[in-house]
Amino acid sequence: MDILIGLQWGDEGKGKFIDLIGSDYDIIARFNGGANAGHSIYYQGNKVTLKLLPSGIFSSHVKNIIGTGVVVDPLTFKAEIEELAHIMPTQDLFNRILISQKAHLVLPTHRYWDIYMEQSPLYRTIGTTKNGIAPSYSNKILRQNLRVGDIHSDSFNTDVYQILHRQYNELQLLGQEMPAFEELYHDFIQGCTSLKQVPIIDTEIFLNKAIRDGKKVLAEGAQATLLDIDHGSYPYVTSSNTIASAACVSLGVSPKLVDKIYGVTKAYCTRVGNGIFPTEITGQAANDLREKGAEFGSNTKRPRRVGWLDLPALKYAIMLNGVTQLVLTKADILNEMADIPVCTHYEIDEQEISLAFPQSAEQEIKPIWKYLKGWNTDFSNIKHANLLPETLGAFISFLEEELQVPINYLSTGPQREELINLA
Ligand code: 2SA
Ligand code: MG
Repeated sequence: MDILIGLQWGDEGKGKFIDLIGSDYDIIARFNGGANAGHSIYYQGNKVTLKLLPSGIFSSHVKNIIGTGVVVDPLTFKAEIEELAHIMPTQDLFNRILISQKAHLVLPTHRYWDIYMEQSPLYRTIGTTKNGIAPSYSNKILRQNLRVGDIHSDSFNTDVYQILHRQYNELQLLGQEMPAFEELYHDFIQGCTSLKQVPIIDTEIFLNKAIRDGKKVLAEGAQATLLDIDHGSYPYVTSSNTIASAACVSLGVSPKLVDKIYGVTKAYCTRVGNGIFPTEITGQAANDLREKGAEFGSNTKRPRRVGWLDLPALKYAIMLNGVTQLVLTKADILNEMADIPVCTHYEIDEQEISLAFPQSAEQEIKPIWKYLKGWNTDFSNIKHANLLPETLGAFISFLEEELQVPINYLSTGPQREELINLA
């Protein structure tokens, strides 16, 4: 099993890379998060942003697994199927998806809890995607949640009614605005009928058998390393483990069976939501970078915070994941820059730190910059590594030396075919 991970705060271009390598795999499995992902894939000239479905959905030979560690919102699932039904036969979709019966459900009230907590002065504001991710995972840990497999149980409608009703009443007491209860309940039950169209199985048994039979599996990470619930910049993180080892836990595949670990990073940094961002820039430089890089959330459309490449954080992410090959994206956004700033160290309390991600917002983190020579050319038409501008080659070599991992792929522009193999 190979694993693909974002090394920053998401939006590194994982979808584009999967679009390229996905057809080499027999199975693509999502292992974390839920509808808070947003992987952009091109299909027959259409750009499609997948929130919940794995990125292999457009390949007829690929089975797409929604693993146990994912939280599944039946309403998003239904909406995504309906949207894709415009461009491909629904039955093809259903034939390509398998869902873990042990994956947890996101209830409509989870979304309203998310909205409530984001807005109430009594709670921390995280800047979530408001997809109900944290409330669903919390209910899982509290052992009060419903799982995908429950939808086949005779008591499912009654169970939903009870849990939903209780949460609805609690939210109402807190003054949260919501549609009428019956509407919420019926829409949800309706969404669940869409889930019933796909096999709900023991995905870990399916996956382990497939690996034994020589099938190629890609575990597709959502969100990214620095948003990991344990290792990210808590509390400004998502509510699942996003790092490579989480693929094993969620999918029920032994770490012994992991082969390549792809890590995707941009040539600069972006972040949506609150939290520490040591290399963040503001003002005109930030606006220019944001516009040039089209740094607006593919899921929530929020303007992303932007900053320069942060090597201490990147080294930390590479370490946590055990990355074996890097994918560098969006270097083309820096095409017109004479010098490219890269943070090589942090200075914290008069100490130089070269590998870490700072946890305390109270520490003063001073990035130490190195300015690398820009390449000042549009390289989007270049298809071979040896034709790249020398200065870009030097930039890549510098990163490889610092990170001690080869950069095997370079994205040369936004289009799907604009990606070259450097290996
Ligand atoms: P939540 O909704 O509870 O997970 O939000 C908690 C924090 O996590 C951030 N967050 C994200 N940041 C960037 N990309 C995300 N998802 C997509 C992905 C991105 C995309 O997986 O690729 O391509 O659109 C994502 N999901 C959650 C969020 O901003 C909060 O800071
Ligand atoms: Mg993304």
